[in-house]
Amino acid sequence: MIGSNIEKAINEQINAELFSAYIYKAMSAYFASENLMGMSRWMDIQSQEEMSHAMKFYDYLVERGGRVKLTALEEPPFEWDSPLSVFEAAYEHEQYITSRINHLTDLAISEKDHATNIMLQWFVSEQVEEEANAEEIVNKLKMIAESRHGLYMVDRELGSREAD
Ligand code: OFO
Repeated sequence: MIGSNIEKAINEQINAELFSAYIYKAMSAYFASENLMGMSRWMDIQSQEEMSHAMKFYDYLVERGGRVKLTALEEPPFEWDSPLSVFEAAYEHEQYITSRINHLTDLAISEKDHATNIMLQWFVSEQVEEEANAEEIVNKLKMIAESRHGLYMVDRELGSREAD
């Protein structure tokens, strides 16, 4: 049986991961509207990945005898100024998710919930990758600045992303 503090925190994290899926889907739609179909695909795959993160927490809570409580999702943004501003927002969002995972890990340690702590180690590593991926794209988009050709090349590159 899982402790009520951890149960509540995992339910909040399920909401945060579902919101991540939602925000990336909104970003995918924005890119599609800008005819940047490679970036749209990249965000779509990212959204699917976030859904799988939410389900990892969901399945874990069920396995531990906890009760999943789904709650309302915040409305994601609709417009961005540029592809760079989208990926900057994604990078900032991932830093926020990292801080949430760290707090959750701190809680598991303070509650002496070793199983939850072990489960969270996967997310601790995953967040290193999530931040690095977003930051790398931010840096590329900064490098190409206003170049339409550069944007075309980055869009093409991101369109080659495969789902895990
Ligand atoms: Fe679930 O890692 Fe991104 O948000």
